[in-house]
Amino acid sequence: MSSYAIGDIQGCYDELKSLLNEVNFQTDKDELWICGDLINRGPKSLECINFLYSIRENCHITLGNHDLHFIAVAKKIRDKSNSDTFQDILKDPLIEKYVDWLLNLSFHHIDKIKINGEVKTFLLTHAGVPPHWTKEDLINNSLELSEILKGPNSEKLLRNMYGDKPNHPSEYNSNQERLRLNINYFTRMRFCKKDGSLNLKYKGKANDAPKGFMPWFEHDLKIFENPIHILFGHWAALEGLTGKRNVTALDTGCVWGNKLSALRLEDNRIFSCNKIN
Ligand SMILES: [Mn+2]
Repeated sequence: MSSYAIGDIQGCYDELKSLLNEVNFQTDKDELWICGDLINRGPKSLECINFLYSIRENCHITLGNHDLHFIAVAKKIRDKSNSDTFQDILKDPLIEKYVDWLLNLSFHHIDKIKINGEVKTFLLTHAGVPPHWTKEDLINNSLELSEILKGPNSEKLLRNMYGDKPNHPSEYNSNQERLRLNINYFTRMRFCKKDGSLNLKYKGKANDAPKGFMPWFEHDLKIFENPIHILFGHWAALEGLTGKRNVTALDTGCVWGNKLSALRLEDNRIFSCNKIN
């Protein structure tokens, strides 16, 4: 059995199929850890979601900002923007099935994998882990968001998730603002301060940090109190590089013309497929 962690797919269906073909992915024994942003911006969102749904038993998937935005559009909470490319799913007769499935995905996945007799813990989220969160904070905040997303206040959460503020835990004035900040940590974070203050405007390279900010993974992360390997996507400009042995950037910008990548967790080997179309 092998476990493959895969970066932002964003409708790059041909590349996903090619990558799975290259690693000889077997549904009877292999599993995929997929960091989210399954759809949008790329050419084949419907094919992607249909295929991933069909192999859902093999997948651990965390929600990305594009997945949440799609849910909000599908539920008519938010208008589709000109750059959204998921109109094929919006018109599909199975849309309700896909939306229900997405609503039940998690904001994190954590598990232990036995490698050469040693047990190693891996954690997957879409954007990363803010410096001030312990493992318990992360799990509690993730489970809280999932419960709401699946429950009667789902639409309220989706309606209120948009926005860059508050950008610090000390600045929220309501529960909805606290939840928005946590969604931004899980799905949109790149640069922040050690205390968790976010700067969501900059999307550039790690060494291009706005004054006073650093990439989240360059801080002393509280979650590293115990050994853990963090897997995340969302940040194509990193081109897969963090400079950290135990923090892996999975988004290698396939939708922007670069490549789709998979990390085999058992031996740290990276597989890639260049953009096809
Ligand atoms: Mn993203």
